[in-house]
Amino acid sequence: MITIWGGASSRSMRAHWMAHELGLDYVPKLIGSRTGETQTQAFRQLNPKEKIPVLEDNTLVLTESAAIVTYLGDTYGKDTGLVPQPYSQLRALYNQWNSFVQMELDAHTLYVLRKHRDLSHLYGEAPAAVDAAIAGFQKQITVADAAISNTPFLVGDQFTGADIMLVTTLKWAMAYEVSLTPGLQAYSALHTARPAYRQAGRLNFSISAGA
Ligand SMILES: N[C@@H](CCC(=O)N[C@@H](CS)C(=O)NCC(=O)O)C(=O)O
Repeated sequence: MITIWGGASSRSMRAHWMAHELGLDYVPKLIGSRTGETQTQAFRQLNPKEKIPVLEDNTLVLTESAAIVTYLGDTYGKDTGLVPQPYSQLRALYNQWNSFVQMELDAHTLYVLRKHRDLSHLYGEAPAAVDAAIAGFQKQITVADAAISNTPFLVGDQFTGADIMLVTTLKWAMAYEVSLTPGLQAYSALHTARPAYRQAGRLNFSISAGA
């Protein structure tokens, strides 16, 4: 049995989106961040980091959105190409883009806005850090913009989990009113029209995060 914990966030959306791309039958446990639901004793036993998303697949407990997306594709979509085959050059490029999105567009940049703008009552005001994070995002995103200028895929010639990582992050940037080029907006619109995105989004965003 597969369970995916988490909702309302871009990171949890990544896990639900891949599960829907694969047509998996799974149990969604829609708990939100900042609601106290990640701090219950039961949830902390599952993830002592107190964070979503979390995947349970029988005895496996897996955290980190990119790891979950990749595990699901590897395990349940071997022939779909949604995650390139291990030990291939495409897989190396897939890994590169996933690391890039997580570090350069998420942790170092948008998450700084989340902490020091949305949640400044908890993490403190840091206007200089917020400005630097927006500038850093704008600089790094030019690389992704160039990568999708010829084909609307980050890796090879088809949609993969790396596109799930990037599109969910672009949607997050849009929600924060960070400007994006027409190319990135068109790329995002193309992939958010996928039925799996729509289905996963209805689920993931049926709850709200706390403040
Ligand atoms: N690197 C992790 C980040 C996970 C993360 O920070 N999740 C946030 C929500 S987006 C969370 O669970 N926060 C818990 C809380 O603040 O209560 C991933 O990509 O999965």
